[in-house]
Amino acid sequence: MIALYHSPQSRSASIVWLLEELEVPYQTKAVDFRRSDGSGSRDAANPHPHGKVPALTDGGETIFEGSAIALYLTDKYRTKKLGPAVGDPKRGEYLSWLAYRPGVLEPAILSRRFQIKHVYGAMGWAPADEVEEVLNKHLAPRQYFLGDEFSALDILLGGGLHFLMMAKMIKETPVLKAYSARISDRPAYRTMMEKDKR
Ligand SMILES: N[C@@H](CCC(=O)N[C@@H](CS)C(=O)NCC(=O)O)C(=O)O
Repeated sequence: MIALYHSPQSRSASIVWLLEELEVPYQTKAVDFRRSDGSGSRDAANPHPHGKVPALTDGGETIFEGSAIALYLTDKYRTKKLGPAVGDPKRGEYLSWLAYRPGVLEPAILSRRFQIKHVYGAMGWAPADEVEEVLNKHLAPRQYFLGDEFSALDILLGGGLHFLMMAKMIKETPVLKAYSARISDRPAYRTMMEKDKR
């Protein structure tokens, strides 16, 4: 059975949300991790090479990094069609935005939060203001990241936006506010929130 190495109210919550959307059997293994306030510690039981969450095991496979886990799950479980398959015209767009969350969105927003000066040509991401502009422009004419259909992108990238906006690390705009309300108005989102209550 799938085992998710999870800590409540952390990035691994997005994988709980995805597994609930997919309606596949899984178990969660609660693990500790190093927190920004200095508390917590690496958990020897966690197979992530840096002791981060999420990590997931499935039979003999170990997958870590949220976007990789999402791709693995949406490729493996096709019943819910939460990600375009190989050959689908939206596959490229799906992969691009999946990579965008850890590769561009997060470093951009965290760099701004910790006042790290952006250096074009050196940093692999873009300045936070530019990222916000791109995301607002992309979502303005769409219901979801891929258009009319909800996908795992709306959990990984959309969920990231949603929580960063709640933490006031991303500027709230009418577009992002409406999108955030749309993606969080789902039974699987509520189940995840309920399970993660302390
Ligand atoms: N790039 C990773 C980030 C995972 C991550 O940093 N998770 C945090 C919890 S929200 C963590 O485990 N931090 C512990 C550490 O940095 O050692 C992903 O997207 O899955």
